[in-house]
Amino acid sequence: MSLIPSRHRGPALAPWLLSCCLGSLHSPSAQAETPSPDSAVILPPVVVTAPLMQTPLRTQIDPRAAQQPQPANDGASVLKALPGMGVIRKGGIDGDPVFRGMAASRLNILVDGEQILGGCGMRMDPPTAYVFPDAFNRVTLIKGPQTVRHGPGGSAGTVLFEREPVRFTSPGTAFDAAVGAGSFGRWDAFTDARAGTSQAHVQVQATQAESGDQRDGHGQTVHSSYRRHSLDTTLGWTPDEHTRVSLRASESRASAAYADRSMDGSRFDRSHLGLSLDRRALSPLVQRVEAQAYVNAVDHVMDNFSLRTPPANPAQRMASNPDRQTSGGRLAVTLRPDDRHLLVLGLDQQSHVHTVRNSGMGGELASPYEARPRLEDARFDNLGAYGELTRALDDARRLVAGLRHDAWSAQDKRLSLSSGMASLGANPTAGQRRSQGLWSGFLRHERDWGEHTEAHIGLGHTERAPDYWELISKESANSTSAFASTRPEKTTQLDLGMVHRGGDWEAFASAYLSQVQDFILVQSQVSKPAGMGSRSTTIARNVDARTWGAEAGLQHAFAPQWTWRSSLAWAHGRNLGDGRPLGQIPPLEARLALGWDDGRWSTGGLLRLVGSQHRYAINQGNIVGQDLGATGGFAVASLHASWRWRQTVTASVGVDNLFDKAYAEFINRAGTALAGYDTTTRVNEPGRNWWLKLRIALD
Ligand SMILES: [Cu+2]
Repeated sequence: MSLIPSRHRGPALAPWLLSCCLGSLHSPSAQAETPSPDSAVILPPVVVTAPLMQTPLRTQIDPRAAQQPQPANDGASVLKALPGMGVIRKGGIDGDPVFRGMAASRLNILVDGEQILGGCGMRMDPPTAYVFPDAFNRVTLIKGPQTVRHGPGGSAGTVLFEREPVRFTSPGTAFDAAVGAGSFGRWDAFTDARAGTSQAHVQVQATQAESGDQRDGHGQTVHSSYRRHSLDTTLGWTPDEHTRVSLRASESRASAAYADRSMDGSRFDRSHLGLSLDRRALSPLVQRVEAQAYVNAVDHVMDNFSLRTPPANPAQRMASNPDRQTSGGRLAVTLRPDDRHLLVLGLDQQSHVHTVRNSGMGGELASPYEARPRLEDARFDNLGAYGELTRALDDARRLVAGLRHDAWSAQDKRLSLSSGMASLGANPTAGQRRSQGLWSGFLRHERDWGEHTEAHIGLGHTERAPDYWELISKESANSTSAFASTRPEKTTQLDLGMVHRGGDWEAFASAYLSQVQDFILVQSQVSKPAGMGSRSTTIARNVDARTWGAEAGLQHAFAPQWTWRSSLAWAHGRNLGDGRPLGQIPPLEARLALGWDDGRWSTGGLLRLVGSQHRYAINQGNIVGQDLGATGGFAVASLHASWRWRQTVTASVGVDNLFDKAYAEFINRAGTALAGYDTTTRVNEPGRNWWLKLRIALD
């Protein structure tokens, strides 16, 4: 009996499997082992269209691969290819990823194992706004509350943006680069250069991206331009093949136009420093020790004049500068008490300090934000401890269980409150502190059915503390502050998953049923009395909710060189407290892709079909977006072609939205009135656009 599934048995595969059980699909020494150019390799498609799940729990994609439709240069856009994943569009970039209708803190996003959160109280910057996809080698989605190892919350799922660890077996260099161009002034480039010996190495990754305003299918310009660049420098020390110490410094800069609001993001700066230690194979019992510490600073500026026509009255030029400092660390030990058990024990900690400063009286010209003091408005701390145990029942069956406890606390540092330019007076929860113990856990049964099929069933529970946007950025129904009244959200979810890989067929299916107690619902356009009249505001309140749905996919190599791929995602949500549909639940979506590939040349097409959505709850949703009403269905066709030379060079070209369809996604933001632009009900998706990408990998 062993933890290793029977069909994967064998000394050559064992490290892969062990690391798979440990939650990482890569071999620790894979880097710099260049495969023989003539070896028979089953090549993945050059252009990703309808990705499949690799295991019943996980889906992985290569963020550097060309994707159709071509994603924008941030993390959310790359995730949108995954079945069940959507993006709440705000402009050209920085949309919020939504999985199964669940956004923001319900989807844990980890970057290099770190939880980074944005600074903007208006949610301009989800964590994925600080992700430059080309700097990463792997994006993993873990569906459902089926892990406790990646921080608190994450009731809908967990997304990991990860880099391949570098280690050279002998002195050498390696180099990856790509350039891309496209319609609307799109331009992308990245370089990833590595040099070192078996003992030490240096890695420098630089990315650059920009786009002008996109045009929708009606030919109308959408206020959506952006510019972004990043630089990551990593120093690594690898005294032996089992030990790795990495020191990484990252800097990124970005700005983006927003089509859905009265301000643009003129600055999204991030500075980061992280130190990590990874030691494997310490003893037969101690398989791995990981330690990590990091500091992360997000400095964001939004204004109504630098990226759009400024207000005619100079006194109305406004800027706001929210800022978040995060520090954190984690420690994890993987133990293998015997051949049948694998136990991961861990601790993680994070602290967030949020500050803000705004233009003063008379606007940015009279009283610039730069001259005003940063005022701390909130502070959050979280300390978590967990254990995750895998037990092999026999060669084909495993039980995995996890338990986690978080000690969470938050402080409201605001002395007074305001809504837009209007003062709401003293903060009724000024100086208050909340502390809460939160439990999470899951139990999962995994089973291999023969050589080609894996399945699991799991039950998970997560208690999620309200985040900054649910406590500080919103009011409650009865108070101008939601700080004291918003209760933690408790999700209990049943997850099923299956993958099959055999011969010419590959298939997956996953399904879930979720009961959420105290779901934190955000409701906009709530009328509250103000003086003699009334004012409109956005509140957070708790309701009970239930969601269920499924994703499925099928891939068939039906003839030599021909493959047919498809995926389907369906979600359904019910607000039990109000007796109506739950807001921000996406409609049924299907992807049908046909591809031809002879190993060097390939071509294919994608048809994305999205159903209508008549189940909605006007003005209800999450911290990012609320329902705007029903949408009709649409179909979008896209074509691509590519050429590859060994594993060194790939070139791909594509046209997305071939028929220039004018459409908008159901989960969306409303378009705002902007001088020089047409006002749309929702922020529209891009019309027909061309792109090309050339990628070089020299190992
Ligand atoms: Cu902002």
